[in-house]
Amino acid sequence: MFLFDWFYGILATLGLWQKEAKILFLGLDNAGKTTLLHMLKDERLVQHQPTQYPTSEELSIGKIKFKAFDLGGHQIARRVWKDYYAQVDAVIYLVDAYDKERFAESKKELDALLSDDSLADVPFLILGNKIDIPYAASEDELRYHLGLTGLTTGKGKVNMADSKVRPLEVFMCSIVRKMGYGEGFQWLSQYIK
Ligand code: G3D
Repeated sequence: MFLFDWFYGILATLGLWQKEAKILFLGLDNAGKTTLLHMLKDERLVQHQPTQYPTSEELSIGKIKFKAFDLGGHQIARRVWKDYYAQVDAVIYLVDAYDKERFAESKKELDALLSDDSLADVPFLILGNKIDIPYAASEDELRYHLGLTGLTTGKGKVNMADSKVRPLEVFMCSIVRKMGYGEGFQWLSQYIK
């Protein structure tokens, strides 16, 4: 299982690698954004750019630029990523699935993003991270607490011509175990033109 996921993650990353895109990693501090950036860097790589802001990190893989920002209480970071996401191709929103006390805070930030006009057409991959920790929230629980029940668009392949709604889906993962996010990336890659 572990090896399969690891390999799958690489393939998915390679699939994305051919495309030119800007992808934002967003979420509360401690959700796992930096860990994911470093994992991508180690799996497939590349050039690491120095951190430009205290609450953000950037990484380039081929033609893809990944940039991570902490949300929640970081007004300066918010201003910076708002400037940046004018041309963003996808948002990967990370949530610590174990930290149930912060689900409400995470939902608040996610709601703000989902209702932002400038992100209206941007696909959102929600990653529920840290499922390696016992008693981390299940996918259904996370969907419920983030207010996403019934709003996600499905995990399969989608005919882009038919879809008028913004792609939005939840995948559970453990970044440290290299599990789950590969499937999420593969799902997302369908929507990056
Ligand atoms: P951030 O960049 O979103 O702020 P980080 O988050 O990537 O710095 O991760 C915050 C903490 O969560 C780190 O622990 C990191 O190792 C841990 N973490 C990230 N992903 C996982 C995961 O899949 N499972 C578990 N159990 N922990 C994870 P430290 O102790 O370094 O603060």
